Amino acid sequence: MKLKHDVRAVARQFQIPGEFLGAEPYGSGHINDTYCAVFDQAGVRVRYVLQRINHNIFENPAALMENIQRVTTHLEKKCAGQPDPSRRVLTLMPARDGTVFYRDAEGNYWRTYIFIEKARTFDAVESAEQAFKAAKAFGQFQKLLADLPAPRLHDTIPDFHHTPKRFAALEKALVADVANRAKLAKPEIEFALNHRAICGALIAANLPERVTHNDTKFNNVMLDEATGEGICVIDLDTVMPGLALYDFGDMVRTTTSPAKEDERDLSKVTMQFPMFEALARGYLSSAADFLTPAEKKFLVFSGKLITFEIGLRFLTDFLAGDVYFKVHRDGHNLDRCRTQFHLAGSIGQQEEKMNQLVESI
Ligand code: ADP
Ligand code: GN1
Ligand code: MG
Repeated sequence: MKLKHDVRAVARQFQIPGEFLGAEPYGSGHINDTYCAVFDQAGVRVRYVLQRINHNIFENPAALMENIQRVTTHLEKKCAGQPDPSRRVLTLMPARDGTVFYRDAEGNYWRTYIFIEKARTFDAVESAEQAFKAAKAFGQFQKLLADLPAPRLHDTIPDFHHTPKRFAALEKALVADVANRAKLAKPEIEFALNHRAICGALIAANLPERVTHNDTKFNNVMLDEATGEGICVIDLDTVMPGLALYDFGDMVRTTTSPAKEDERDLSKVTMQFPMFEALARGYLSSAADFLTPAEKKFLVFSGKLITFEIGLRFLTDFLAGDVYFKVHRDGHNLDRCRTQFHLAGSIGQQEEKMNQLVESI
C-alpha cells in the first residue's frame, strides 16, 4: 500500500537503531497521522509509533512537544519503582539533532514513541471491569502530575473545553452555513440550542485548575493484555491546565455506552448504569484524595456537559464542511453528533440516580 507520507525517510531522522522493515497507518484517532513502523534490531523485530502532529489544529507543535517532554519525564521518575516501568509512560525517541521532534521540508512536525507492546486500546468499552481500570489509570495520571514543577504548561489549544465558546462557534457556523447543510441537521440544531443554559456551569463553579489530560477518551488508554490494567495513558497533545472534570466528563462520554462514537443505530447508545458505577469507583480509587467536595459534586454533570460539548463540536464541523475531525463517510460528523446528543440525553435522564451513587462512594 502506498502511504500518504514517506515514513521510511521520516524514520531515518530519528535515532532508531537497526534496519527499517516497513510501516503502516495505525489506530483510529481523529487528529494526527499515526504509523506503526517495524525495525529489525539484530534479528529482533521492534515496533515504534511515528506521528505527524496536525499543525493546523496544534498551532505551536514545538511548545506542545515541550509539554509532552516535561510530562513524560515527570511520570517516568514517578513510575521508577513500579513493575515494568517503561510500559507505563510514553517514551520519546530523540531525533538526529537530539531534540524530540523532526520538521520535514514541507513543514510537518514528526515525533516517535516506543511502541507499548502487550497492551491495546479499544474504540468501545466491553466490560465494567475495563471501565474501572481505564478510569483508575486516568485518575492516577492526574494524581501523578499534581506536583509537576513550574512553569505552567503551555495551552496547546486555548479554551479547549470552554463550552460557551464552543456554543458560540456553533452559532457562527450556523449563520454562515458554508456547506449548506443546516437543513440536514434540524433536530440536532434544535437540541443544541435548547441546551444553551448548561454551557457555563463548570466555568462558573470556580473549580481548581490542575494539570489534566483533556482527551480521556477510552481509546487513549492502553489496557494490558494479561491483566487488563490501564497500563499507559497516551495521546498527550492536550495535556495542559484544565479541570479534573473535563477528564472525568470525557470518560463518562466514551466509557459508559457500549456503542462506538459513530454508531448509526441510536438504540445502542445509552448510559449504562453498571458501567458508570465501575467508572466512578475506578476514578475515585485514585482521585478521591485530591478532589474537593465541589469537584465531586459536579462529576455526573461533567459527563453530561462534556458529552454535549463534543456533540456541539461534531455538529459545528459538519456545518463547516468537515474541516477539523477526520471523516470516513458522508455525514460522519453528523452521525457522531447524534450519538453524543443521544447519550447526553440518556445521562440527563439518569442524573439523579448517578448523583446518589457518587455520594455513596
Ligand atoms: P490521535 O491524536 O490521532 O488520537 P493517538 O496518539 O491517540 O492519536 O494514537 C492513535 C492510536 O495509536 C491509539 O489509539 C493507539 O491505539 C495507538 N498508539 C499510540 N501511541 C502508541 C504507543 N506508544 N504504543 C502502541 N500504540 C500506540
Ligand atoms: C479528538 O485525537 P483524538 O481522536 O483522541 C479530539 C478530542 C475529541 C475526540 C472525539 C485535539 O481526539 O477533543 O473529544 O476527537 N482531539 C482534539 O472523539 O481536538
Ligand atoms: Mg487518540
